[in-house]
Amino acid sequence: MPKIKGVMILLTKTEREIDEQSEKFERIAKEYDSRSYDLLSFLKSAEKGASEIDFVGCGSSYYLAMGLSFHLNRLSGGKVISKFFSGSEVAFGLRTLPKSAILIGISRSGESSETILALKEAKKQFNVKTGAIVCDSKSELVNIADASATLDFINEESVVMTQSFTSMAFLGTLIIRNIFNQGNLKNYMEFVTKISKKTLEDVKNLFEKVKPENYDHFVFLGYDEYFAASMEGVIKVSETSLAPAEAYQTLEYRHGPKSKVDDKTLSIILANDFTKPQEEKMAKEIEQLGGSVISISKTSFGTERNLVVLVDDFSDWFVRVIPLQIIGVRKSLKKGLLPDEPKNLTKVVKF
Ligand code: F1P
Repeated sequence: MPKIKGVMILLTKTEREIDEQSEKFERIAKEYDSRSYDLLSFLKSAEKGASEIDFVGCGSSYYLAMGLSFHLNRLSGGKVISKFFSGSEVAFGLRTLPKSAILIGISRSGESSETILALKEAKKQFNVKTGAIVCDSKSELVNIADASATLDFINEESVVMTQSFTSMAFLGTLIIRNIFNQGNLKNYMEFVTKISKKTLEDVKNLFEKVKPENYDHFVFLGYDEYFAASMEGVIKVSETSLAPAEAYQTLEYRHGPKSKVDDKTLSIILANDFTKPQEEKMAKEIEQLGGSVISISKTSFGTERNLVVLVDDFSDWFVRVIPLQIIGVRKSLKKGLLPDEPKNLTKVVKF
């Protein structure tokens, strides 16, 4: 974060919690076996008879549920499908679930009323099995779920979810990759810890040049898990800086929303292997309209502003949220706001 005459300015809670993410990932990797055991063994035994493994959450935890659901569909090879829901969709009867479904609640607090009611209603109406991934092992969601995975050492003081989002996403992604035997789990753990450290460093260097806080309109573009990451970016920028932020599938941006591009627009494109050439064309269209683009991709992109990561296979999806978190905080501080206590927001929404 910015220094004044060599003296590190006092960090906000949100900045500190963003900076701590790679060390939290190291601890998750170290304690994975014990922390995943209950939920993993429950899912391994239940998965054989399950037609679908679905995820449900609210706010940031809804976009976390979205990302995990996309990743499970990608790795299960069609053996099991996955859907994602906001708490209210299931809590108030908008959705039905087959009896053979497993519904996993995602929640930092484990106390969001809509998510709790969603699991209760799903059990009552459809007799489904339930799981939970939470940061508080003593929460109501853990009490009602059949099995849980908890991260009690994640204790955010900021209302804004940053390390709780990426830590629960990392744990959930590990469990999914574990169930579907996707690659060497140990290598993946080391890889995530390494790229998150690199991303935190590279982003700070790039942002000292690009100064995202000088823009007034933020557009995050990507597909599937990277779309979920983009939507989380919208929430982060919106709640911390109150600045306009939007997210779309990358090429959807040219079908209308790009009409708002001007020289105060900063777009971040979270590219993937399938669509990268087309996403590079989209970047050029935005630049021709006066907007600025930063791309996050495995190999350098058509724009000179490029955060190079090591994969485009979506397995780094939650790590790509980190640059978007930092944009929100930098813009918030530039506007003289306090990112730790977003306007109108509370840490837990209960009714
Ligand atoms: C869900 C949530 C947060 C949001 C705010 C209000 O909380 O919507 O995503 O940042 O804190 O609550 P949880 O269910 O993940 O605890």
